[in-house]
Amino acid sequence: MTDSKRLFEAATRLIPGGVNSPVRAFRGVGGEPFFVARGEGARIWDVDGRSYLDFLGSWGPLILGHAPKVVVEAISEAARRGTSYGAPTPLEVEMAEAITAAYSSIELVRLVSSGTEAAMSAIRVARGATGRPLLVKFDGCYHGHADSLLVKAGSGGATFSIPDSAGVPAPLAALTLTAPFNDLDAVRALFRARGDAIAAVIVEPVAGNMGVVAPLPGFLEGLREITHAHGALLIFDEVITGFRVAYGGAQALYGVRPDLTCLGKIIGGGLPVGAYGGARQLMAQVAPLGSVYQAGTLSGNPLAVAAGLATLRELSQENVYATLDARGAGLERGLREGARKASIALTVNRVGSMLTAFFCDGPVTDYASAKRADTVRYARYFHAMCERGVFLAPSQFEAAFVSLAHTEADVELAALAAADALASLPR
Ligand code: KE4
Repeated sequence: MTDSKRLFEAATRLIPGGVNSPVRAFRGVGGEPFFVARGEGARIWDVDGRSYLDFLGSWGPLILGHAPKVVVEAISEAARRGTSYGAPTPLEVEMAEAITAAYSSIELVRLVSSGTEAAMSAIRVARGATGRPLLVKFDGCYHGHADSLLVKAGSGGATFSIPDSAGVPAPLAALTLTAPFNDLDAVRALFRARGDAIAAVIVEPVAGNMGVVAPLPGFLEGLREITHAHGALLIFDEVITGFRVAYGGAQALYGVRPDLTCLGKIIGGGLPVGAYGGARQLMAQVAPLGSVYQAGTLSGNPLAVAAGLATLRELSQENVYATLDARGAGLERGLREGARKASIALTVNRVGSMLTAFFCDGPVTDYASAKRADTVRYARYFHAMCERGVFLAPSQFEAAFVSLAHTEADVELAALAAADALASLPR
């Protein structure tokens, strides 16, 4: 019995599904998860000594790779002074300066401890600011596990949603409307029907949670126009894309200015940090300034903020995003070439250093087209890549991430492994 198997058996006796977040249980690809012993640079090692080139990167935060020296030193140095105070610290001011300097749409920003908290708080600000109850989200987009966000499209043409999780009361789910990603006509229809009650539209400006799906030309601009026209707010959930697709996030890349922005993942450098922010007059509603309440024992935690700041300092260097894009392009080329040689239908969607290989013919522009992907074939590919020492997301509907720790040789090695894995798949 491997150590991973022994640990998984122990874990399943004590933790739901043996994991502290569902997707880690490999339910999307079958088999049992390996347990990680350590990570360094572009690699992780499991408890049985096997090493993997890691393209999951902890679901996005590890844009510098594992245990980067600057981050480990920043955490250690902060920890020697103490781990938490429940009182303001200088580093929180520095993080607020870094975020507001990088995102001109953010004049006031509040740190929290997860992307879920960031999204749920931004939604509360939007509802507080507009006095309206309804929210619009997109099928296939994920914004954390707050009740209002665990919904799916209602039956037929209904404009209301139904719960997508037990424990979410139907009346609460009905306050969230859904539309297909990249479908402005569907959004216009929702606003024609319920526009005067819609507080906000929340969107991943580049979707990562249905697999990577980029906004079609004009989609984000259209959301900006529609929300302006109806007095609703536009929330960009940049928990993945923030500091990933550009230092200024997707709003810099596509030149569309949201009213509120959610951040997370990278700004914690692998430790728990989320953030939400926007224009001063909007965020001035947040307690203790205003009447929208939000709080957190460990918000702005000094170790997490130190890790995040060390990460952002590296990302602010010259040519970082050109390097990330080149590495992403190299992996994309390798995947396309491997699929061509193996005569396998593969659609690769990529924005910079985040990408997904969908096992279907293209194009994949929304959740309905993403769901055409052959998840059985993806599962076989996932395990074939693990056997070849490459760790990907254990779900077809997630992203692979390339970090600054991945060298050209690492990308070449992954591309060769992919070509071999694709060729090994049953026809
Ligand atoms: P967290 O609460 O997991 O820190 O963030 C929620 C969240 C919000 N917004 C976006 C765009 C996100 O992608 C996420 C979380 N992403 C998932 C996977 N794509 C985290 C992995 C997990 O759930 O274990």
